[in-house]
Amino acid sequence: MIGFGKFITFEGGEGAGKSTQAERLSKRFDEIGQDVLVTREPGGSKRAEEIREILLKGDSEKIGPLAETLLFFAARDDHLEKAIRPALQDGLWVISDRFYDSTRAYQGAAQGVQPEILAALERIVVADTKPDLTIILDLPAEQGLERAKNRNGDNKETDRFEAMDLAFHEALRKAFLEIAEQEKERCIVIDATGSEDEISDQVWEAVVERFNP
Ligand code: T5A
Repeated sequence: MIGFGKFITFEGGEGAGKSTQAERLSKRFDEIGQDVLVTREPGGSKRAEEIREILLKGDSEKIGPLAETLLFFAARDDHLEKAIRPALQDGLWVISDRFYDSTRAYQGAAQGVQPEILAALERIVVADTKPDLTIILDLPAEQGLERAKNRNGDNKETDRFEAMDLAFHEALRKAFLEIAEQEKERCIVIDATGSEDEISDQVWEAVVERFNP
């Protein structure tokens, strides 16, 4: 961590409600007059959004999990440099919809990229800009995919990770829960089967307990 702002990340499987809760949390900070940057990965800066296009379109599958990991970290490097670190240095709350735990789960646990490789990339790219709090929204994979499908019905195409089979998504869920178990100081797990309001209240309770904003 650098600067004076605090860095909060949302993690979890597809359709768990991360974007919804990131926006809800941002509103809570607005209501108490505190400045926030809501951002996302992959993406969050101009170049990182360009890399997002490559990563989420079907063709990047052909490059394999390691090259894909390097692209996620290339995007993360730009995101950190252009958006996250400047905002933290300005004293903002930074709320990111996904961060490095997604790489650990999707590319590591579910696709076999070695933990040592991920740890090395984290040391180089993330360095001390680690999240102060990570909120893992936990939901059975089937339910999350159903929610994502309904959302896609509105205006968004299914991306290639959403299109993977149920076993892949169950492995992701397990991986996020293991991360929470290994890093209890940083991570909290919230049952995401409840209503948006219930989850939002639990998220805010966790933030108040941790930071007393
Ligand atoms: N990825 C990402 C990697 O493989 N490695 C990495 O390092 C990183 C950073 C990103 C993809 O990239 C992968 C993971 C992803 O596959 P994305 O489009 O950003 O792609 O996908 P997600 O982050 O998965 O976003 P989703 O939109 O699918 O899920 P969210 O944000 O968890 O869910 P949200 O808030 O959009 O809600 C989904 C739907 O459910 C409803 C919402 O209204 C919406 O319709 N909903 C609820 N319904 C009932 N009850 C609730 N409590 C609800 N909360 C939300």
